[in-house]
Amino acid sequence: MTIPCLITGTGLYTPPHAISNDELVASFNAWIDQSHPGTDNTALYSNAAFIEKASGIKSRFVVDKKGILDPAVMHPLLPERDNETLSIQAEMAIAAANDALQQAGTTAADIQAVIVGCSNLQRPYPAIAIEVQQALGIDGFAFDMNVACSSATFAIANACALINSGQAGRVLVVNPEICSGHLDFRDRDCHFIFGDAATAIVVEREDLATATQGYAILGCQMATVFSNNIRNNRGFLNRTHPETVNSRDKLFMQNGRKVFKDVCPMVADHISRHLAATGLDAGALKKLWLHQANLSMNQLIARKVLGHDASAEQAPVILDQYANTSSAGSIIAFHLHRQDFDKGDNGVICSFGAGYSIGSVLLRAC
Ligand code: CO8
Repeated sequence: MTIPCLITGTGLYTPPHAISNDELVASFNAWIDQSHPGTDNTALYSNAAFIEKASGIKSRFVVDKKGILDPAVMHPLLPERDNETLSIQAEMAIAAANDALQQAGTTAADIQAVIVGCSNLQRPYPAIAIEVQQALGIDGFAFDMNVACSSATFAIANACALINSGQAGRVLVVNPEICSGHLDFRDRDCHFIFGDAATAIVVEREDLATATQGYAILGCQMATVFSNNIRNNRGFLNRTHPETVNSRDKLFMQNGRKVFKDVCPMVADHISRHLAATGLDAGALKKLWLHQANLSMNQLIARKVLGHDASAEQAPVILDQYANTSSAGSIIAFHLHRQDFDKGDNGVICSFGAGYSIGSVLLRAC
């Protein structure tokens, strides 16, 4: 990067409803009993203790609780909005964006580009990013992008590239994730994994920044390796094969164990190589703000990178409260856990997920 870029503000929108593991499991088990009346269904039940032990998740926030927990529905119910009303993803994005703009000490009028990066877009076009741009009154341009869980880190890398190519001085990145819309709450293996949230990040050219505290982006590194181990076949061609239009593969599916095994070494190696390429060693890292999918996964990655177990301060965890919020997860960790950063401290935001995709952003407080 030739032109230095800073992150000067971040924002977070947390949906109003929380669902505990116990509530989720009670709804799942009620559905099992309704579908298999008069039999002993113990072997089919979900289990809150298993969920916490296997994943580290205790609770999640969602945009609609009632529909998800109703055994007769088991998905969020969101009233359809007409074309003149702000869409729900834009609404979540704007709430997070206002937070980030305020922290950066800037306003929408100073932004030249908006990138919406998330795993699931509620429509193909017009871009949610352009709706956010219009609602906030931003001149310039906007686009949506999707690299699943790495959408936020890849969007930050894109923001730096736009600044370096002279197309923008300040870029707003937003990540409205409604993962509950994409999750099969009738699948015991994954019904507990995801939650909803939106995050926002202001990326600025260094000489434009006015905030008292910022985080210099020392570099961004992106990597992708094709894998079917996390997959969703929902798409615009589904109606061309009507016999499978609503089959199980049209929602999130994964081979969780395989993902765990494949991704941990890839991510640890990716971060170590990124550090080396920047002339830093692991000892220079005060924090790893990692993608929030699985607690053991993060502990393992942090241990491989640091050469010792990471404390809760070194590798902050938010997935206990938020579950996996896809691209928003590592940004929530960064947003909520950096108060102890002093000038010169280094940290890395690192996402990983479907694709496979890995994105790391090395930061230094300034
Ligand atoms: N209650 C009780 N038992 C259960 C439950 C449950 N809820 N779920 C599974 N079990 C049972 C299984 O049936 C299995 O039984 P058996 O041994 O008899 O076959 C046993 O428990 C063990 O199951 P698993 O092997 O599946 O359990 P794991 O220890 O592997 O834990 C995890 C499962 C938690 C899913 C774990 O594998 C994991 O977290 N892996 C990493 C996954 C990961 O990081 N994925 C990336 C997520 S994808 C992403 O982040 C972005 C995707 C795009 C976003 C999409 C938006 C929706």
